[in-house]
This record gives sequence, C-alpha cells and structure tokens, in this order.
Amino acid sequence: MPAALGGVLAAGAGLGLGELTAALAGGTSPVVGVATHLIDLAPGPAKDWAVKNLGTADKPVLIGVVLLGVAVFALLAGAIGASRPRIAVVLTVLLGLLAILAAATGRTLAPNHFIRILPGIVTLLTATIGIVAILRTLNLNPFDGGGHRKAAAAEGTKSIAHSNQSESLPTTPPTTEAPTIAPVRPAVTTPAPATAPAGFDRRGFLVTAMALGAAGAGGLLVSRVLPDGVSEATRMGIKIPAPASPANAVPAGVSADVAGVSRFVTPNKQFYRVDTLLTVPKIDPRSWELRVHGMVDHELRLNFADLLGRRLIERDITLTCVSNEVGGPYVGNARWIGVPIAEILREAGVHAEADAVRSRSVDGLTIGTPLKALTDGRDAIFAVAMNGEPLPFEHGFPVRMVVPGLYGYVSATKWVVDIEVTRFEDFSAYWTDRGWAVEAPIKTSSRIDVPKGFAQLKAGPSVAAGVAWAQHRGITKVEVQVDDGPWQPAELAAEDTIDTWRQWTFRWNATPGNHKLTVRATDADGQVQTADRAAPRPNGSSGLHNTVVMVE
Ligand SMILES: Nc1nc2c(c(=O)[nH]1)N[C@H]1C(S)=C(S)[C@@H](COP(=O)(O)O)O[C@H]1N2
Ligand SMILES: [Mo]
Repeated sequence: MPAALGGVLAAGAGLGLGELTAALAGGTSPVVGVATHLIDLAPGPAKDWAVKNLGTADKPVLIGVVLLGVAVFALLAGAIGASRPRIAVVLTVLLGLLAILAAATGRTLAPNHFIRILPGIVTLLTATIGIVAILRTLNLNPFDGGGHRKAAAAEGTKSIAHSNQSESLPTTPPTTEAPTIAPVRPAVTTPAPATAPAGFDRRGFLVTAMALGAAGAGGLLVSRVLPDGVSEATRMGIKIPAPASPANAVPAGVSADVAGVSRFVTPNKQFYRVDTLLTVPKIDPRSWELRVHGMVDHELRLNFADLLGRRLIERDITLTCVSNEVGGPYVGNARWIGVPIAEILREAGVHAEADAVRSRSVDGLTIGTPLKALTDGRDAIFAVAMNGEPLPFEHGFPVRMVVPGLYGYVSATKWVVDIEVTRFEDFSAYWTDRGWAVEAPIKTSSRIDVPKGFAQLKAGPSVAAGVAWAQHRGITKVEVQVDDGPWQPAELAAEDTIDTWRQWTFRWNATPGNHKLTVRATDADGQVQTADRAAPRPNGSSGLHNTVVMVE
C-alpha cells in the first residue's frame, strides 16, 4: 500500500523536523507534548499501575505508545488517501493541530508561548506538504476536482478535471490553505481512482518517500546530538561553597553491615527518581531565578549566586515517595547542602494568615507544602548539592526543595523557580488535583533488604537486615516475626539523625522448611507501624513487609 506508507513517512518527516525545531528553539516536542498530556490526564489507577509495573521504564514506554499511535493513525490516513486523498490531508492536518494544541496547553519547558508551539507548526506544515506530495506521485491529487471543475463550469467549457495526467501541476507543493479554498463537493461526483492509475509516478514516489524518510530520520538524529541545555561539565564545574553549618560526621555503625542491605548513603546514580517530566531540564544556573511572592511583605528575586552566597547548611535527609509500595524501592538517603527555606521566608516577611507555600517547577508543575513544615525549625532547605556534587540534573539542578518528614510530592520540588506564600483553601496543586492527599507526613515504615524473597537458606544461624524510616520522628525499635511467632527485637544500627532512615539486623535460627519473616518499626512518638494494608493513594502505603524464605 504505497499511500499508507506515504502517510507514515509524511507523519515521520513532520515529527522528525518538529523534534529538530524543539531541539534548536527549545519548544515543546510534539511527541513529548502529547505524552505529557497523557501523564497529566491518566486516571489514577492507570498511573499507579504504570508506577508499580513499569517503574522508571514508564517514560520510554509512554513515548513508544505515542509513536505507535501516531504511526497507526498516519497509516490509516494514508490508506484512506488511496481513495479519498482529501481526507488523508485533513487527517494529517488534524495530527499537526493536535501537536500544536498539546504544546499550547500542557506543561512545557519552553520560554514563551510562540516557541512552545513552533515545533508543532513545523510538524503540521511538513506532514501536510509531505502527504500532498506523496499522494500526487500516486496520481492522487487532493486539490484536484472541485476547484478545476468549478472554474471549468464557470467558463462554460467541458470539464477535464478527471484527467489527472493532462493537468499541469504546480511544481511546489501547495500550502495548507489550499483545502480551505476548495469548495465542498457534492457527494456524488466522479469517484477518485481507487488504485494508482496509469501514469503512477514510480520514480517520483520513491524520491519523495526517500526525502520524507530522510527528513524524519535526519531531524530526529540531529535533534539527539544537539545540546539540550547546560552541559554535564558546566554542572560539575560549579563550586558549592563550604557550608557554614556542616553535617555531623555519619556515626560509625549506621550500617547493618550485612551483604545485600541498602547502602546507608544512597549514591546519586542509584537514587530513585520520581517525576512527571519526559525530558530532564538542564537549566542554566546563570539564568535561574527564584521568585518569592504572595502573602509576603517584600517580594524577593534570588539568583543562583545570591543563593550560594547565603548561609548554607549541610544535612543528611532521607527522601520517600508516597507512591512507594510496602517493601518498595522509592526511598533514598543523601547528604544535602542548601539554604534554609525559613530564612528566606523570614526575609520576605510572611503574613500571619498564610498557611501554605505553593512551589512551582520550571515546567509549571506545582506542589503545596504546609508553611509550618518550612518554618518549625526542621532543616527544610533549597538544596543545591547532593552527596558532594551540584544536584544531578535528574534530581532538580540547580535548586530543589528538601523537607524532612514529608513525602516528596508535597515538599521536594525539583527545578524550583517560584515560591508563593498562600493559603491551602486558595489553590490546589498538581497531585492533589489527581486524588492525592493535601497534607502527607511520612508513615512509619520498614523494609527487609536481606534475605530476598524466596531465597534458599541453609539451616542454622541466619541473619536478616533492612531499613526503617519515620523521618523527623526517628526510629526507636524494629521487630521481626518468624511465621506466626512472637515479635522479637531486631538490633538497631546507630542513628544518624531523626531525619534519616535507620538500619537493623535480626539473627535467628533457621529450621528446615518454608518461613515467613515480617518486620515492623516503632517511631520515637511510640507509634508502632500499622499492619493495616493501604494502597499508596491517597497518602502513602501502609502494612507490613514480609519475605518468604526456603530453608534446607
Ligand atoms: N518538578 C518536580 N518536582 C518533583 C516531582 C516532579 O514530578 N516534578 N516529583 C516529586 C516526587 S513525587 C518525589 S517522591 C520527589 C522525588 O525526588 P527524586 O526524583 O530526586 O528522588 O520529587 C518530587 N519533586
Ligand atoms: Mo513522590
């Protein structure tokens, strides 16, 4: 089906050049724009499923789904074009309009309204010109018929409109305005040829197809090698000043010292990543600015140098995602350097009626945080460094928020650019619009790292180990239950701070057969981790982690 192939090639050329435009100008890529809408519109259960089953592969999978959808749509449009060329053009234009609409209305990293839709415009024009050109090589002229017939009728001459070969075609492809000047045809005129008629321009088809393919592939390839923001060298070249208030040395003995247990400090490369961005922002710190406004006496604007020039504190803080399932991987511990948020708020002069801070990421995503958690003395910071280096791009470069004790989605805004002091009753944030709780302190939790589920163990003395966390309260006890036996105390590793997780070790005598180990933690408020199972939505999972082992 050459027409169907032509449809796909035209759409591919449009996407390739759209991608190139996005890379050159910094606008919203059509594919990313549509996929971002899918993220934002996805019903809760679909998103929960993706987070649980796809993990960090959810992003490539989503891009693949969008590309597949475009390919199928374009294939059908092209196939329809074999008998109804004008419909093929209309469908292709619609595809381009969708790209523009998605870019115009969605979250974007683009600097302004025109640039954000520019790639979509390029996609629309390229794909439309492409489909028209390829249909013409198949002697399927979407602009044929109506216009000529009308002109011929007006002149009172005999129509020659059905004779495609005899027409002199313009050498440049028509623009998208052309269909709009073609009058609507009555339903029963001469049907367009269903198959390529005699005179099918085989060579023209091949040349056009190759040109479209080259535009698509070339645009995509070049867009991939163009720089997409500041470089890794620029990031690593940033000197973070020594903190005025360094963290205490991590005490000896914070680690359970059992093979397979989580490292106490999670290396940046292994740190979990949860966000809604399909392309990682690589903000130039020289142009980054933080605006502080809303219910304040003085609006502030701070640039990156201003921030680095302020009093920096260094702290170990464990982050947790509300989407983490019982026993799940979305928890990590790092040593951060940053500026206390409370000091900046104090300088701005927060009004007494305010109870919330709405922070905004560079892509427009918003997060609502209780003002109290930012001002009650805990080490809530605008972080600029993570584990001894400037923030990695994936983790919010150049500046993100980190607030001990709260789930990330209500506190840990990455790529933060705007802080508005406000009231919870006056706004809703990205995730609260999607069914998650407005306020979400971290639930006391624990996880078994070793042994892994269904591990085969030798009978005799055996050891289990893992982590427990209740940030900003601290962990005071961890217990393990073997099968339905009594709860037995695990040995706690040293505590770093109440804002970090705590490791534990449990020694037991493994007897032959299958056994289930279950863990629970108690926090410094005396709260014992609940056995009641809850899904992550709306305010974090609960229930006890267990692991089944086979002992021989
Ligand atoms: N801009 C932005 N910040 C964000 C998010 C996001 O999607 N966009 N996700 C939040 C969530 S849900 C969590 S759990 C943490 C995760 O931080 P990490 O990816 O550095 O581990 O970032 C938070 N900050
Ligand atoms: Mo999260």
